[in-house]
Amino acid sequence: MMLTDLIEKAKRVLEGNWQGGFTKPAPALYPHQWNWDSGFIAIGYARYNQQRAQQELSTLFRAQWKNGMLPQIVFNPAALGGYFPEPDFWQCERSPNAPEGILTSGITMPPVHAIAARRIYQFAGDRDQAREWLEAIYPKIFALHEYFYRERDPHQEGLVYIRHPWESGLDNSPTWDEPLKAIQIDKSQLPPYERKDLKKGVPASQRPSDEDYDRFVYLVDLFRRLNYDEQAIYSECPFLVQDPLFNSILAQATEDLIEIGKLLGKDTGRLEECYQQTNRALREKLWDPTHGAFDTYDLRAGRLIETETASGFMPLLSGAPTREMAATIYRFLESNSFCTMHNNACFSIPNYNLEGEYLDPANYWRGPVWINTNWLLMQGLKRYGFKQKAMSVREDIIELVRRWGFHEYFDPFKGIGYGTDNFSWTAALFIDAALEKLEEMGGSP
Ligand code: 2M8
Repeated sequence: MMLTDLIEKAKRVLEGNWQGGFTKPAPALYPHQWNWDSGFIAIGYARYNQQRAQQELSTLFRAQWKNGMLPQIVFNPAALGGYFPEPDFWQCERSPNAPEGILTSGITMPPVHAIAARRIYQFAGDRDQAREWLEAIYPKIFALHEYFYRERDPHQEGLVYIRHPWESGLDNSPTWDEPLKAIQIDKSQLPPYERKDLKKGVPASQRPSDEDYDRFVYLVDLFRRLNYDEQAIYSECPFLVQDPLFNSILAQATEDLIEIGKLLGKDTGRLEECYQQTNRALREKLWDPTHGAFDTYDLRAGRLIETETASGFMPLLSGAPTREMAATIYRFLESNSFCTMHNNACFSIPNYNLEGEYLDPANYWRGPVWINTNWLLMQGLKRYGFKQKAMSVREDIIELVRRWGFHEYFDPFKGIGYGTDNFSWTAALFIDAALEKLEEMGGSP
């Protein structure tokens, strides 16, 4: 199929998931609005439908909590019953910060929104209108970043913590195995629950395990018992980690917010401090020279967690690594661990070391290639001038979709698409990558 036809097909995937105010991540598996999904989806819309892109983010920010937190899920009241956990389980009304009249979860996600907002302006057909929209969204994104630095950075070191694997976006990444194992579950104390994700046609072998879900539920139960009070959660939550993916997305989003702020004539001094401090902390606290990558810091155990996932390279995105660190990362990315040719068929960049102990090429965040992390790493590689590698990542994004469709994730060796089909961010970021390629080729497919 010609690239231009595939782009049209991708637009149809987004159209199919459009709910009249936001785009759900997938037809059945994820029936509500998800936080960072909407950011990636807006990046795709930014290329061809400015209004939609703006609306996607505006709808999301309508659910912002009073303390600035932007929830991981905004529930669609018309679609309740198809997902777990839903509002009856979250019970966010226990928090004085929850928004009124809007149903949400009580955790957050990586803040990609300013990255998307800047691109919406960059590609806008109507710049005046985009600027007006930026004026309205800027204080909301600013409040979200303030929330992170105020509530999630207890040592004021520029690194924010996440308190649930769902906040990372990489739910069952091998990086969470150790801190999750440290949580002892007494099944008799766990609230009863039923997984819905296993009833949507995706094999259990491609999803998180029941042991993971018990811990996910345990943490939600803890948060609701603590009425979502950040201080209380900080004192009691057994899972508190400073993750390089989350923090480098925050730093990059802060850099983009600075540019938006300058465009709007705002004072960006505080944001500039945050950007510098987070990048410095990534370098000073999370860089692991023996590993050749960035690690996650486990605040409860008081040590770095050494696992080899794509998150360890993500600080390329925000410009945190020194040249030397970036060169080390580059060698790692080019090694058998993250991609060389295996029988002439290997796709960059898998979420976990292809030679790692816990590799499971078909299971969710434990091996497969994901389009969003690849898209982010592609930006980071470009930033450091690794043009050829960035272009090969872009080519893989395009080829995976061309050969296997708009799947949620892909086998790193065989390509095969896993998880749900018609996945929105795969379609959206494919559109961005394919159009960028076409532009470079001078418009011919
Ligand atoms: C996955 O996570 C949700 C919980 O947030 C789930 O498994 O039910 C993750 O891949 C996450 O990154 C993504 O935002 C979400 C919706 O696509 O699905």
